[in-house]
Amino acid sequence: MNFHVLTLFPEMILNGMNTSITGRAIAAGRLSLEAVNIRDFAFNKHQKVDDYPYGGGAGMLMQAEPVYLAWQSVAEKLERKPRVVYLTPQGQVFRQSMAAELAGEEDLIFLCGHYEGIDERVLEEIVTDYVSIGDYVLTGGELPAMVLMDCISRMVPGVLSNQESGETESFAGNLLEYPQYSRPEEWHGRRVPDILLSGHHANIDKWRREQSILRTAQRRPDLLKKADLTNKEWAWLKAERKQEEL
Ligand code: 6GU
Repeated sequence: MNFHVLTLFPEMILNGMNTSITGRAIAAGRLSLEAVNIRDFAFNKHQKVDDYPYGGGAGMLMQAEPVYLAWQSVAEKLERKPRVVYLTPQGQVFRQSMAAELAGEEDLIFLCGHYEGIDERVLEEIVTDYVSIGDYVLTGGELPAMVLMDCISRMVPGVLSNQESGETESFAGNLLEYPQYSRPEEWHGRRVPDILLSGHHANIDKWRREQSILRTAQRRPDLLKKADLTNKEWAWLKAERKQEEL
C-alpha cells in the first residue's frame, strides 16, 4: 500500500505516521508514505496558495492550480490515476467497511484542505471519494487523513504482528469486543472472572461471545440491529435483559 498525501503541513503527516505501528510498517517497507507539499506548487512570488472567495463571505479558499499541480506530480510519476480521497465534513462518514474496501488499492492519494475549503473546480477534476470522519468540524484534513491511513494500514497484510487480532476486534460482525484482563488475578479487590482462569477454551469462547453481545446491547444498540446473531443468541439476550430488569 502506497499512501500519497497532498497537504500544506507535510511534517504533521510524517510525524504522525512515522510513529508506532504505522511507523514500524513504513520502516519494514510494508507501507510507503509520501507527503507532497502543495505550497511547492505555488509558482508566484510569495508561494501563496489561498485567495478570497468570489461572491464574498468569511475566510480564504485554497486555489485550484497548486492543488492540481501537486496531484499531477503524483499521477505522472505513477503513470496512472489512483483514487483521490478528499477529507471534508461534507463527505460520506468513514466506517470499517470503507477501510476494508480502500485497503484493496495499491496507491491512494489523500487531499487535505485548509481554510474554508478548496476551489470547487479542481475537486471536480481530481477527487473520486469525499470522506468525513464524523459530524464535527476540524481545522484541516490532516488528522482525518491520518485516521483513514491508520485504519486502512491495519488491514494491510503484515502490518499487524498478530494477524488474528484484526478478526475478533470491535466491529467484526458489528459486535464490540469482550472485556479483557491481565495479571494480577486480583486488583483493587476486583477478581478476574473465574471462567477465564478455568482453561476450558470452549466455555471461554462462549462467555466472550456473550459478553460481546451484552456490551453491544448496552453501549451501541444501533450496531446490534446489524449484528449477525443466531436465533438462540437473540433469545438468550432477551432472557438476559429480562433478568436485569428484576
Ligand atoms: Cl474529513 N475534515 C474537516 N476539516 N473536518 C472534519 C472532517 C474532515 N470530518 C469531520 N470533521
